[in-house]
Amino acid sequence: MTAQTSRAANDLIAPNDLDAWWLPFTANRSFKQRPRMIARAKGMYYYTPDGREVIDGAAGLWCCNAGHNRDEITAAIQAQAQELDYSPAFQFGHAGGFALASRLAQLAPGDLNHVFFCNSGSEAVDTALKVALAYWNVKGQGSKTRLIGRERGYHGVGFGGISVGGIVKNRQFFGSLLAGVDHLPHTYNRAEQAFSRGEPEWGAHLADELERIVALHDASTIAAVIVEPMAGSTGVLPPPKGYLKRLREICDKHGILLIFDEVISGFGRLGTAFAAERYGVIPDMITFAKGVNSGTVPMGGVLVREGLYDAFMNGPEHMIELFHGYTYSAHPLACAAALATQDVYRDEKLFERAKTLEPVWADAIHSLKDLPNVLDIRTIGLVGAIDLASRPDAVGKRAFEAMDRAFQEYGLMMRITGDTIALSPPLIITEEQIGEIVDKLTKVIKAVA
Ligand code: PXG
Repeated sequence: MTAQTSRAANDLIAPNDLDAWWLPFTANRSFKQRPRMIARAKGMYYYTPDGREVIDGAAGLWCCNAGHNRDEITAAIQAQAQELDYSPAFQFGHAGGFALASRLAQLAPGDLNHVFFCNSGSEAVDTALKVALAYWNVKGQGSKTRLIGRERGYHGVGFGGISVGGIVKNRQFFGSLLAGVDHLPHTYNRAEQAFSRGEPEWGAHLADELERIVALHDASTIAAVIVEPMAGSTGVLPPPKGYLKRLREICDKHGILLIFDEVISGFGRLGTAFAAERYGVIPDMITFAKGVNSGTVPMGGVLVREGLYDAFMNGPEHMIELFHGYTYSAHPLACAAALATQDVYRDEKLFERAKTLEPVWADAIHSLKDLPNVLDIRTIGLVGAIDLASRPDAVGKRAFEAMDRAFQEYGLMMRITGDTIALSPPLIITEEQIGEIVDKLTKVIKAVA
């Protein structure tokens, strides 16, 4: 080995220089003083470069639903890389893309029968918003251009996504965003909903705010409403009972498209393939990413209803119907990984598993109720959130310390937003491992009291 190659090999284990990588959504300076490094993963666990085991309470970033480094998925990616590394999706196709699209169309409820592939949740959201706008154009209703999001919504980081999104910090630094966007109110009210399991009883009436927005702008100017069925990144806000049905009814009444952003709630997180199924509500489009291939290769996409797709299939047959797409749409490696992942979900009945475990998980997480500084706990499917009281004059510091110490000292990975701890373990988790997470969390919450 030359000095240079041995340095490169060593760098993969313990890099000498942490300066160059600007980490996303990260406190870079504090990370670089006290890095949280991950070297490998298997099943429910991450391992640090020095071999410490860390239980994954977050499925990576809500994506590794089948658990880590599954042999079946790894083998599929390897085989695909040897057979067909890349294939253009503009004017050409490959079997994996078609097989996966059919598979996802079967999995989705109703007539959500067509799939547009992209590479992330952010791209999926921007794609869905563009399809909505283009749809009204091809239908001859080009005045329908307004997009309606919701306060506290997270729809990725593209300009479309942050415009319809409702997370203040993700918007305030980035200029004037898309014009012609309005927002529904968020659905959280601690006084009415504290410590609820699953869907809170209170709050369905908040969907009626859409009527107010329609009255203000007129339906003839509104293209689509986009919501996360369960708001994830903002700190886990399950939809109030009946809320999504009401939203669907109001959209139908006024001829407005409804988009469910299922980047987090898709692929079993709430005990069904998609949240749309859990709630018995069929949106016009579903965005997905993350769990589609258990986070192994970047992939996202949009499931589109029959009528929407059909509206585009007009005009001369040599003409492109939608001027949109990505170099890596339906990348062969991502498709192979997704097909293998869908097999794992089916064979191991992981969505049903999430449903069966939901009450066990809820009991376990709600048992943390009386720990110091706990203000609220919410659970739904295999998701949980714990709101901690902020340290005086230092919003976010208590949860930041909790996240750091959980990883460094207690062997637990979790997510935080503000002073909320968010949990979303791989769906392969056992009852014993739920216990492990709760034991570790108990220690961490006490440690940051
Ligand atoms: N929509 C939703 C509902 C999401 O949750 C995106 C879109 C964007 O996906 P991409 O693939 O562009 O990141 C997301 C992503 C967290 C966390 O801990 C959540 C996400 C990403 C990273 C961290 O809350 N959600």
